[in-house]
Amino acid sequence: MNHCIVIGQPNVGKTLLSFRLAKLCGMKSVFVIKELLRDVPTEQVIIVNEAVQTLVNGCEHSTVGVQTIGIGMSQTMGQPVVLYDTVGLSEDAMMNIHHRHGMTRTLQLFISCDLVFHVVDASTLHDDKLHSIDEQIYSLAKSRKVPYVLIMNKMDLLSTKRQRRLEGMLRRYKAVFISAKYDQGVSPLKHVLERTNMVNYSYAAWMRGN
Ligand SMILES: Nc1nc2c(ncn2[C@@H]2O[C@H](COP(=O)(O)OP(=O)(O)OP(=O)(O)O)[C@@H](O)[C@H]2O)c(=O)[nH]1
Ligand SMILES: [Mg+2]
Repeated sequence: MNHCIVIGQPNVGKTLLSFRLAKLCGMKSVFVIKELLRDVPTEQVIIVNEAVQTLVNGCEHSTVGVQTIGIGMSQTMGQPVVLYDTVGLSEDAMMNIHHRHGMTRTLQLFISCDLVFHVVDASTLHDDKLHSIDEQIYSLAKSRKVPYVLIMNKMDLLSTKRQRRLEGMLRRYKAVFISAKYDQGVSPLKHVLERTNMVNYSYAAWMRGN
């Protein structure tokens, strides 16, 4: 089983990207486990197209507990994948206990996952540099030496000139630009998921002596 975390600040498009990836992996419906403080986790089958449409339409959908999305095994995957759609990391002191618990859980998963998809809202970058929360996510992923992709989402909101400028500024991060809303640039991320999965699968088989 391969564990991929989708992490970032609130409202950057983590949930929409998670369902876009599930769809690209051929899933029509997914098994989702939702965690909320002190509650027994709830299990739900979600129709992927419906979830995508709801999120594209911009309906209010703040993720307050980690959602574990199961992606079944396919020919290209080699082994099942678990996507963690996480709670937006924020320094907002006013957030409620559910959100704080969700952030703690997100950090627990971050230090044990096999692959990090770090999502940033490209349309809200100030001073042409990453927010300190994003710098911290980047540094922690690098120190863990875990496969990592910096994803600049909402590129549909950028002018071509602005995107070129950001691409230059973020060169050292090897950032990829996508629009989860318009399904642009997402399929290379599916290939990263597949590749990481295959590498880990082969390594596990080698460890078992197969
Ligand atoms: N323009 C544009 N809007 C997007 C894009 N991706 C997501 N959104 C919008 O951004 C909002 C938040 O999307 P979510 O997927 O819920 O974001 P999130 O990071 O999961 O948010 P939290 O769970 O609150 O942390 C929704 O209104 C989406 O429609 C994009 O590529 N372009
Ligand atoms: Mg969300």
